[in-house]
Amino acid sequence: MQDTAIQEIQGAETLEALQAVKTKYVGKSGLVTKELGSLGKLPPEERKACGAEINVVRAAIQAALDEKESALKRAALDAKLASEAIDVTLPGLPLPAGGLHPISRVLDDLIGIYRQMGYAVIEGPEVEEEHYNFEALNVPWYHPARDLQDTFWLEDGRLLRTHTSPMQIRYMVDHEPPFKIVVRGKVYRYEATDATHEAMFHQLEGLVVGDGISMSDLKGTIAEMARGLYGASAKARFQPSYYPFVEPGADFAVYWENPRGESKWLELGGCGMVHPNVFKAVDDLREAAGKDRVYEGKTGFAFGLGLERIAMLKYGIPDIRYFYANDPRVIGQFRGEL
Ligand code: FA5
Repeated sequence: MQDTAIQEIQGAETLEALQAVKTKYVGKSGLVTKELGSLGKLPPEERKACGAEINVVRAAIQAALDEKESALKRAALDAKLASEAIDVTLPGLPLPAGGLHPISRVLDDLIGIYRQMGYAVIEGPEVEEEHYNFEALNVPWYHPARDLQDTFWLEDGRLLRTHTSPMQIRYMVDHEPPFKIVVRGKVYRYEATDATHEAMFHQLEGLVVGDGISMSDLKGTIAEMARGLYGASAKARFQPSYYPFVEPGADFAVYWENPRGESKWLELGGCGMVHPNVFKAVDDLREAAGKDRVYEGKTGFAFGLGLERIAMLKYGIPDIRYFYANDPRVIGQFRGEL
């Protein structure tokens, strides 16, 4: 019996199988236990020798059981350790690095500059009502300025906004002065593209309204932006220009210098003092919506600039169409730069 038991013990491949063998031989009603129990039926002179013999067998079986049990436990632990092993000396897998688009980076810079000056940053719809994009901005349908911004029209009579200026109207209808906001976003124009013109580009619009806001506030703000973008020695320049929603109106340029000693005037956008007709159009819309007319007698300035120009110069990108062609040779140069 001892030999068969030991064979079965050694053949057990799992702890459960081993437990079954243990029960079979040395359990409460196991074979060895039963043998011991039947000693009483033997004649007294045989009992002692027979008992000693069974005890030897039981001890041998028990020893084999113990040994097998620890061997199985060790094997289980080894397998677990092997399956969970991490080789910390292996080189890591490279993570594909992304990067911010140059336009996002220029936008972040500008937003930072305006936040520091206390401006709120807002966005607005790219699909816009004709009234907000043109009429309320003092551009009636017959006005020649409409030709300056050729428009993508939607079948329902709405349009893709040609500039961020309609958000001036939307914001003023919903808010009372004083306030300082910048509007960020995409605008669309139905025009032939070339190295400096795209059909979709980005604008940043500023609007400040309150009591006694003047043209010198506007000039100081643009000069502050120039310094924020290009350092303490940067300058801003204003030249009279025409936009129907401002009076007087101007184009502004920033004098730009880089560490390589290159410098030039960069035409950035348009600006001016909010036209009284714009305030009137806003008050009309407010009145129609059951709100107070609060813009009469207020003054304010507005400006709007294109972001692509700044980015082209900053990163030496010669053609605006590179920004949105998704050519990895262009975009890849900004990988890892945040
Ligand atoms: C406007 O869009 C006015 N809304 C700006 C403004 C706001 C004036 C508030 C006064 C008060 P303009 O059409 O000039 O103006 O466009 C402004 C800037 O957008 C331009 O200076 C230029 O930098 C950029 N821009 C215009 N058209 C394109 C285009 N097709 N591709 C890329 N950038 C453009």
